[in-house]
Amino acid sequence: MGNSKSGALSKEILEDLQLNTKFTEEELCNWYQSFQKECPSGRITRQQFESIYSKFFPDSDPKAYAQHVFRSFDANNDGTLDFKEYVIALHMTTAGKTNQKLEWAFSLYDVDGNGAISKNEVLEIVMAIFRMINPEDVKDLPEDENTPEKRADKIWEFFGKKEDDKLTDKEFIEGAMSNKDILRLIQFEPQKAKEKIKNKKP
Ligand SMILES: [Ca+2]
Ligand SMILES: [Ca+2]
Repeated sequence: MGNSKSGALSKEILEDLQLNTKFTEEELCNWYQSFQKECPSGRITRQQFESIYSKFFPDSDPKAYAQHVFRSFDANNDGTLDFKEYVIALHMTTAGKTNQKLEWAFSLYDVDGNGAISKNEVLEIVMAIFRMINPEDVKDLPEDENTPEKRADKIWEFFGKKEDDKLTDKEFIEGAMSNKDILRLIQFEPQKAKEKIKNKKP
């Protein structure tokens, strides 16, 4: 693409992203244009990211979850998301294979970034997920997973861990790949929320 006007996607970043994701040059260039339009500074701040979430989930309190997701996407830890981090995030959470999604989920749950998950970290993320769930939907949850504590217990027991044990990335990914129930419990299902938004009468 002979796009030489300033603000075009640099060749290095384009090549890097094509190597690391399945997206085409055309897709990447189109996204870059809309990214630049939405974010003329070229960076998404935490506040902007939170406000995107609150638009998508007007009936719940997505702030805590949005903060955790933001942290997991901010690979260089500078407090903003640049285009590259944004595209990698998009790739991992949408187009990626299950094990790539789980690698991302591991970094989401590893709140302090020390390479292992503690039970407290599970509880922290599960609590943030619960704040995303509409209170009416919480009523429909099974009895043994209808509070953050019960859900964290259930996840922790599945992995056969004691209270103070730690979960490695390998254990986390292999465990979740082998058990659909756990895969469901560690994730927030935005699909359900989206349907809800779609079906909601104005
Ligand atoms: Ca960053
Ligand atoms: Ca940790």
